[in-house]
Amino acid sequence: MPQIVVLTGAGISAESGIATFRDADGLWEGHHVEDVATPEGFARDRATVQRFYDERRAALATVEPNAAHRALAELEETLGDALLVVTQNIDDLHERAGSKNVVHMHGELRKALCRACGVASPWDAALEAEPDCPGCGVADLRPDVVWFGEVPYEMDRITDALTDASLFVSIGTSGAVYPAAGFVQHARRHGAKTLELNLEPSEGSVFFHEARQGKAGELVPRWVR
Ligand code: BV8
Repeated sequence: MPQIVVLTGAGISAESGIATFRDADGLWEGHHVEDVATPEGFARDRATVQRFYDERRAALATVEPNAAHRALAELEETLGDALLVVTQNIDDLHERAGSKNVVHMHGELRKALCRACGVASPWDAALEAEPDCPGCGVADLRPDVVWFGEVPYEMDRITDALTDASLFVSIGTSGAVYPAAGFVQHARRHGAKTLELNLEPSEGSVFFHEARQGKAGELVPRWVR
């Protein structure tokens, strides 16, 4: 069971050039959250939602992991399974930096979910060309992303890891979205030391034993080494 659980949010990818949720004042690329990150929004206007995610997927291909992602991958080389990264982000920058023990609790931009059979598939050129589910052949794919009102992925695994962790570190998240925002309290209640690394104090800073402000690209390598 991992001894260190690291939670990451949009702030860890900011220096790679990916817009955070807060910086856009709650607007993602000109869209209201409820229009593009809810099942109701998808039911109302599927094309707009698909375009919103297509644009973010295209942007992802033009950016690289930064020093913070790389520092966490280096830490995993040393600690192995003793480190678990739980990310709220749907980008693949942790994996591209070399991290393997990563849980995408809000899903992944580069995956499609079939609404007919529930199978998730890589969102690649083949799927772009032929948008039928590789599993059941039905053409009813959606982004494999957890929207507001939907249940995050792997909550049991995450909760168990938080219960057993001796250290919980939160990096680049505003602490505005649950259940991720409540992880620090769960970890602390079960005896973990808690550390926040963020550009500014988050909504949950008060729950951490220690909070350091700064850019993830500077704070995380310093913390890891
Ligand atoms: C659920 C995928 C039930 C989509 C996302 C009232 C009270 C409590 C909860 C609720 C409530 N009403 C509704 C809810 C539930 C709701 C919720 O929390 N709403 C909020 C708005 C109140 N949550 C849900 O619906 C969740 N599901 O609750 O199901 C359940 C729960 C448990 C168990 C079983 C059932 C599902 C929420 C998932 C939504 N999907 N993403 C997509 O990406 O398109 S959320 C999305 O927004 C992100 O994934 C992330 O979670 C969130 C944005 O947060 P951050 O990552 O923190 O980003 P943000 O921009 O806010 O902050 C960036 C931070 O970085 C800032 O602090 C900034 O200062 C810092 N920063 C910037 N640059 C840097 C930096 N730090 C360091 N270095 C830098 N360079």
